[in-house]
Amino acid sequence: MLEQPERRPSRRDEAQSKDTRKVTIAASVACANFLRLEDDLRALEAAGVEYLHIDIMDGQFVPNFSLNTDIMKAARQVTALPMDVHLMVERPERYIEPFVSAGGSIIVVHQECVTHLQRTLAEIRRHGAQAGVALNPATPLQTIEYVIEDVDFLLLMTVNPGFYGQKLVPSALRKIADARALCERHGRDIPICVDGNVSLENAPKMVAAGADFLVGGTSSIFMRGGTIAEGARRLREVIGQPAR
Ligand code: S6P
Ligand code: MG
Repeated sequence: MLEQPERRPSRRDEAQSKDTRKVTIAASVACANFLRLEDDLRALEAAGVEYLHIDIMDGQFVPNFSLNTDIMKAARQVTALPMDVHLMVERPERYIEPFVSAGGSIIVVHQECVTHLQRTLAEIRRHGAQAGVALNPATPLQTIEYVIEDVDFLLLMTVNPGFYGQKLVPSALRKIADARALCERHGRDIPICVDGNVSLENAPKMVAAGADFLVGGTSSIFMRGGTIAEGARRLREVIGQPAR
């Protein structure tokens, strides 16, 4: 009988156990109050949020529109927080340069929108940014298996993209664990970002499954009736990483 091959510990295993993994918190800027955007951006920074998540929608891939490079440049005038740019856009390879120039340090393209994914990821790196791939809830993880060496950041949609305030697609939790296993199998230490309904209830389950980059929106950081400071603090608390 064939013996089960011994699993090779990944760099991640050696450096950090699942329970001690540092989780990065990003805020979905599309959920901010645009009438007082400067105040909200300052509040996010003061609350210890580590990334600004910038949703870009083209009205084609998703039935909605959202932020743009002007908002990014305006934000850059009041905060130095790094930005991850989530391009929910058909043929995003056309827009890498403008979003890097506007301040994006991670550029994320949807696998479903790109024909030549490896080339696009290489192009993002060539522009000096980290290359991210996003997958819709229904898109198999296997679609990135042969480009995994070119991926710096994996964004798993935990709702169908296009709107904030939606409910978690239940299979997303299983997919996070499968994504972590895929990365480990390939010896790749890639942040696994979850985007959509990262609520106080869902966040601990997502982290337990292997997510280490959370996008907080209306279900946590921008919770209706609460403050940004309180939302960010509670999000950190439920995942067992209170701010220092
Ligand atoms: C969805 C978008 C997301 C949302 C975010 C909202 O198309 O990519 O980034 O803005 O998920 O958060 P919440 O807590 O309202 O689901
Ligand atoms: Mg997003």
